Amino acid sequence: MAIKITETILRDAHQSLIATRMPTEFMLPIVEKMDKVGYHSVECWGGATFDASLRFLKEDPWDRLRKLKDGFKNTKLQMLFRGQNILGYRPYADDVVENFVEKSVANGIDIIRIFDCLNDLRNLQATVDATNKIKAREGRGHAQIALSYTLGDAYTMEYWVDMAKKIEEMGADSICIKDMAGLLVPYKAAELIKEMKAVTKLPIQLHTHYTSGVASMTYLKAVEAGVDVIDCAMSPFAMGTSQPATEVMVETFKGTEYDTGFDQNLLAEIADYFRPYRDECLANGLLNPKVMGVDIKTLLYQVPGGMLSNMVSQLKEQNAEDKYYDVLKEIPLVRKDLGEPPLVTPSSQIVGTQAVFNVLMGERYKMATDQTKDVLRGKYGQTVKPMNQEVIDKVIPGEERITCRPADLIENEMSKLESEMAEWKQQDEDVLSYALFPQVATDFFKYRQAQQDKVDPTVADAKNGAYPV
Ligand SMILES: [Mn+2]
Repeated sequence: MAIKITETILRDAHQSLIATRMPTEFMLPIVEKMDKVGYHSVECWGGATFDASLRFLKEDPWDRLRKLKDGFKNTKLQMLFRGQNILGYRPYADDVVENFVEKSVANGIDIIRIFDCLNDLRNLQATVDATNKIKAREGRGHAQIALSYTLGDAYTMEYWVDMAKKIEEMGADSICIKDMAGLLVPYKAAELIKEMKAVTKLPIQLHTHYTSGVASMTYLKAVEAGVDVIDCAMSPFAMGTSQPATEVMVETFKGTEYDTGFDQNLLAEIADYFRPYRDECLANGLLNPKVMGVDIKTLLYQVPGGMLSNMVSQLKEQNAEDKYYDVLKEIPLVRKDLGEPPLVTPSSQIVGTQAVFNVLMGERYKMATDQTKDVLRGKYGQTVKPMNQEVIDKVIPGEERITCRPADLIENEMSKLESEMAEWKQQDEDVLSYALFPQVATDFFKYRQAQQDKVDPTVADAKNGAYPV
């Protein structure tokens, strides 16, 4: 069967290579051509696009979505959603999750890819249910559950197969294996896809990054093993910390039973559009050539690239760069203490920062971050392995731990959020922008107001969010 392709250049590719800085006005002129390719979907929203739009680009992310929807008349639009954390950094009440899903679909999203940093499926149920509710009502909306792929004692073939069965039972429409760091090697991928296919009828999509250099080989083996969809990026923003190149995968499968049928000339025209922008990003430093190569440390230490660079900068700040290898050794130990979670935002940063603390303080858990405490309290959910009791006793002595679904303890908060930001509200969606990033969204609302009042932005004090009226 023809292999299907999700194009990531409008989301993950530029998030991974240029810190999510591609502006909407640059995307729009090429949409008509992209719409003719025949993609399974175009990933264009969610992840960090929301934060970056409001914070750095001074764009309304909802407006971006509506404009993309206007242009993509034939192609499904896809977003990445952090389960109960939505697109923010804390767990939200179910009413916010439900409202966000409603508005995402209403503004143009077709496929919602939902993941949790601990692979705690309870944190995904509210999003799946909300999507299914819309689907039953309108016939639109697709809930895809993504498993954060990782290595470790707990992550056996039985674990992944069991998760696939549970995802089907939860009412999801498809499964994604989401490999953030490029840890899934080709032969392992073939085995994984075969075993999962044997227990579920759901379509399986594979998402990986080129970071460790194996990604296109992994796709080849996964496709041969029956994977349904692969995530690729147009060549100017492919490889490195991004995805394998769309044109390369299309050519690889040409003339085989997996032939996509895509027109290489059309793809070349699209690549021609993006290439000068890549050159511009290289010239202004937004695209660092360092992220374009193979980072073999990813395979050696099984630590995602973003986490390593974070750790290096934390050590630099403390003048302790000589402790680099001590911290690298400490990371898997902290990860074990915290129940061996996948290393993906935010668990990757929590584990990395705690490892730095443990090494620099000269005593493990002498100081624990608030986030480490919250993981130990169960506020992020359940980990695949039990956490280290000695560490729990040392860091949160005598505290009661959460064992239920964490969001069961959060009261509905939409009306409270709305009353906090009422003076800025111009559309229902503004309440959701505020819910995710209260400060950043408020700054954006002030900026938007100033634009509408025709204030000269050059005399505005953007840093303090003050605009002369
Ligand atoms: Mn990704």
